[in-house]
Amino acid sequence: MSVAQYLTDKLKLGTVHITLVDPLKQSAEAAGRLAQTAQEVGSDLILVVGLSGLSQTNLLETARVIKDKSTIPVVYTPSGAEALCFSFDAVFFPCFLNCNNARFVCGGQSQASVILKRMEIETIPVGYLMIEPGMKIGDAKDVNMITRDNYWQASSFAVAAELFGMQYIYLEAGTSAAQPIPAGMIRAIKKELSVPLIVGGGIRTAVDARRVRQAGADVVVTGTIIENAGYRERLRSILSALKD
Ligand code: 1GP
Repeated sequence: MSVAQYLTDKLKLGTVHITLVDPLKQSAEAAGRLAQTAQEVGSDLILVVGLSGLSQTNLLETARVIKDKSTIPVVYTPSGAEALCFSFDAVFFPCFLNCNNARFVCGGQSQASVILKRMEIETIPVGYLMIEPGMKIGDAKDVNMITRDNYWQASSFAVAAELFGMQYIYLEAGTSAAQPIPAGMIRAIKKELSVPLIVGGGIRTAVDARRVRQAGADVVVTGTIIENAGYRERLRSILSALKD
C-alpha cells in the first residue's frame, strides 16, 4: 500500500501522529530506538528530516537502523538534493511556501525531482507554512515569517497551496518553539481548507496536543519530546490525547 493511502485510511479513523527524527541529533542506533518506542506507544509514522549539514552516510545509516527497528512507514523530507536515500517508504516533497529564497520554494526540489521520479519513489506534495517563531528552520530558509496573529495571511497561503495541488498543508512553528501554533489560527485555516492539515512545533504535553487536535489539526507532529529522558511516557500521554 502506498503511504498516501495509508495516511488516508488512518485519517478516517481520527487524528494521525507523526514522530519527527532529525538524524543530526543522535546516533543512528539511538534514532532506531526512538522509532521503535514511537511505534510501540502508537505513533503512526516516522518522519526523518534532512536539514543542512546532514551527510549522505548519516542519512543512509539512520534510515537503515530505523527501518530495521520499526514497521510503520518511514518518510523523508529533504531540504534539497544534498542527501538522498531510496530506502524510505515515501518522500514528503516539500514546498516552503513563505520563503523569500526560491531555492526552498522549488530550486532544491528541482535538483532532486528527476532522480526521485526515475527511482519511482512515492512523493507526497506538502506545502510548508512557517509561522513565528520558526526557530532554526525559519532562520535557515530566509522566511517571510507569518506572525502568530495573522490568520488571514496564513489561510491565504494555505489555500493557495491547496489550489496548486498540494495534498497536505504543514503549519510549522519550528522545532522547540516555546508554544504550538495558536488554536485560533488552526481553526481559521481549517475553515477554508479541504486538504488535511499537519501541525507541528512546540507540542510537548497532552494539553498542547489536545488543543491542537480540537482546533482542527488532522495530523500532529512531535520531535523534541523524544530527545530527553522519560520520552516514552510523554509520548504515550500525547498519543492518548490524540487517539482517545
Ligand atoms: C515538527 O519541527 C517540528 O513540525 C518538531 O517540533 O521538536 O518542537 O516537537 P518539536
